[in-house]
Formats: sequence, structure tokens, C-alpha cells
Amino acid sequence: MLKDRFIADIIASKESLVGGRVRVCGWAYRIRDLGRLKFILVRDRSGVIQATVKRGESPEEALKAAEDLKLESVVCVEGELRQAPTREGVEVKVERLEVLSTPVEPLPLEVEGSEKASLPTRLKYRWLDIRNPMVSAIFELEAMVAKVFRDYYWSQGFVEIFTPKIVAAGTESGAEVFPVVYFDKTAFLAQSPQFYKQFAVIAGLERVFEIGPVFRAEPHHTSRHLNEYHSLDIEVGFIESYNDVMNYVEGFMRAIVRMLEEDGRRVLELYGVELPRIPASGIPRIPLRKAYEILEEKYGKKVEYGEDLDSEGERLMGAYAGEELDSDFVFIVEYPWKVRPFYTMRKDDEPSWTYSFDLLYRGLEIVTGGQREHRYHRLLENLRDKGLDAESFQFYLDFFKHGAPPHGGAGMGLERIVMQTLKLENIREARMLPRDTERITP
Ligand code: AMO
Repeated sequence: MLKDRFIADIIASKESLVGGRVRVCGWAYRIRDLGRLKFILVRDRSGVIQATVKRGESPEEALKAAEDLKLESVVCVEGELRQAPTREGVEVKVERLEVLSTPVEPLPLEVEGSEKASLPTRLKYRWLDIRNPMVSAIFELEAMVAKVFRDYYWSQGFVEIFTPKIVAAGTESGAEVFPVVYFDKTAFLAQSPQFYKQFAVIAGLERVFEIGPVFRAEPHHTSRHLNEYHSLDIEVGFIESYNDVMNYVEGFMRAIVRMLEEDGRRVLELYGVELPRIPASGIPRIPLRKAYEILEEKYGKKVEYGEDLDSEGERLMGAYAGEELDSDFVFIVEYPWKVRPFYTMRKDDEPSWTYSFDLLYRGLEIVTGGQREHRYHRLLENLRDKGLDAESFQFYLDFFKHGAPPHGGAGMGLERIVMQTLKLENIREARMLPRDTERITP
């Protein structure tokens, strides 16, 4: 029989259900055997409920099944829902105990408290780790962020697109690509939907978004890089400046905070983290050249003029925004041309700088974006200036030959947003099955 209700729904409707018969399916989370009386805590995705098997009250088969029951067996219990001095205020008086599956070997990782085990062990036995409600909450939050992304950009007139992940060229200079054997051609896994989200704008869709996997062949061993992650991308035509793009990014961040306030409280409480702060006046936008000064004057950190911020610089600018500007977010704007990809638009009056930005969230970059160069001949110059071979990008250049509106966009790391919201130590915790230099299984 199909499972008809989640445990949380039963508990939420307990007033009307008490005295009636319920059926609960899930995993045996905890078993307490007092001989004549056995308590089984049944857990599903939504919560935990106590099931009580008692001699003289429950049938003999149920007693027998409870006796042999192992932790993490898959069970369905049926019986009367009655009031009880449990946290939920109710329990199931077991009349039927069905064991659907039993572990065939000792558990290599205990589900309860698995978050305290070492990360390699957790990742190795991820199917057990994620049964821990503390861990599954991460993925519920991730799904909520993705839903907010879809809902927010829909509400702003954006169209969802689905672009190829097998591509002919890398898009992000600096980040490496994974080659793919593609018949008799060399292809790569997409590092970003960059070219194709621009394509969609130029193809007349004007405002687009995408949620999709991206692949980076960087041999990083850091707590904030994955070799496969999910990118939340937007691209928007007919902008006046890159400030319009930042406004759209900011709107999404505000929508996330609203979601956290309304539906995300439980997860925030589970992790003991505060709601992120965005000042009413908006997320501060600080030019990188100003950030150099702040870092040097306030924190004695010297960043070479014209260079990118390193992770310490980002962390310190995050601390500055938190302490001085009462904001968990800060935009750093106008990055040097030499550290941005060729598609970025350079400033009219200062071509060594660009109309680009990063968004830092609690001191970590979670978004990169900017205005793109939409003028064909300028794009050619940009490629030449970067020492790139225009021929390999001709398919992309062709998009710009027949009318391209001024446009810009941004790419946001889904796992990084979740990681920073819950203050997780390692981005791998925010990915169900992370791919990194060591892992392609499970
Ligand atoms: P960028 O390469 O900066 O920009 O990536 C955008 C955002 O993606 C996240 N991110 C990562 N997350 C996990 N592991 C990684 N290895 C990783 N690399 C990046 C970060 C980052 O801010 N095409 C541009 C975006 C644009 O301009 O629209 C791009 O991909 O949160």
C-alpha cells in the first residue's frame, strides 16, 4: 500500500486523528526494549513518532517482529494514535508491525549524530548520513533556495532555459575544463552556461534563468570548491548598466531572507544560526579600489593595486560589512580587466577596469556577474587583448552579428548560498554527492 502521510502531517493533525487508526512508514531510528514493552521511534523525512509494542496489548506477531528489529530497518506500523507523554504528545499503539527491509550487516555509521562523524566517513556512507534529520535539512533548504530562485525570476518576467552541457569551448578563463570524447571531436563539460544564456537573450528571450550543473576541472583542495556544482544563472537584456543586474541579484537575496523568515526558521534553529541581514537601504556596493584602502587601513592587509581579492581579503571585507554596515552581504564592484573573462564589458573611461561585480555573503563569494560586451568589434578586441584565438570562439561571436541588446547577468553558486546560510564548514556538506579530486563514487 502506498504511504499516504508523512509523520509531520500526522502530528500536525493529531487533534482530529487521536483515537483513530494511522499507518506510519519509515525507518527504525531508535529501539528501546523493556521486555514486555518496546518503544520504536519511527523516522521519516518529516519527523519522528513513537510506536509502542506491549505484551497483552499488541498481537504476538508484532511482539516477535519488534524483538528481532534492527536499527534502520524499514517498517510500517499501524494502530491507534493515542495521547502520550512524548515530545509530539502522541504515539502509535502498534497493532501491526510490517518489516519491509532489514540491514544485512552492522551499520558502518550511526544515523543519529552522524554529523559529528568525520566528513570522509559521512560521504562514503552518505545514504545513512542523509537519513539524519540534521543533514537532510540541508537539502530541504537547498530545494527551497532553488524554488525561491525560480519563483522570484518568474515574477520578474524571466524565462527558464535549458542549455547544452556538452560544449565546444571553455567560457571562464582561469577555470579548467573536463574533456569529453565526443565522436571524432573534442568537446568539454560546460563550466557555465555563460555563452548560451547570452545566446538566449540575443535570440530574443530577453530575460532568462537556468538552474543546472557546471563542471570545473580545478585540482582544488579547499572547503569552498567542488568539481561539479549547481549554478543559478540569470541573463537580462536591455539593461542601462550593471547596477540593474545587481538589483536583480539583490531582489533574489531578499526573497531568500523572506523564505528563511517564513519557512526556514526550523532549519536555522537546528543549526543555531541567525537570519542573514540586508540593510533597508540595500546591499552596500563597494568599488574594489575602495576595498583595497579599507583592507589596508583597517586590517593592515595589502592587496596589490589591480589584483583580485584572495579568500582572506573576501573574509575581511565580509567582516567589515557585518561590523560597520550591518550587512551579511556586500557587493564588490569594478574588477580589473585582467582578472575577468573576455566577455566582460570594460569601463568606457577606464578600460583597465570593468563593469563587473562579486557578491560576498558572510565573507565568501557566492555570485559573480556584470555587464557583457555586446558590440561585435569590441568583443574581437577583447579576445585579442586576452591573447585568445578568435577562431575557437567564432560560433559565439556569430551570435553578435545580427543585433544584440546591451545585456548582463550573474552566476550564483547554490551550494555556497546554502553553506553560508547554515555556516557549514565545508561546501561538500551542501552537496548530496560531491565530486572532488578524490571522489566519483558513491
Ligand atoms: P564564476 O566562475 O565566478 O562565474 O562562478 C560563479 C559562482 O559560482 C560559484 N562557484 C563555485 N562553487 C563551488 N565550487 C566551485 N569550484 C565554484 N566555482 C564557482 C561561486 C561563484 O560566485 N559565468 C560567470 C557568471 C556570470 O558572469 O554570469 C561564472 O561562472 O558562487
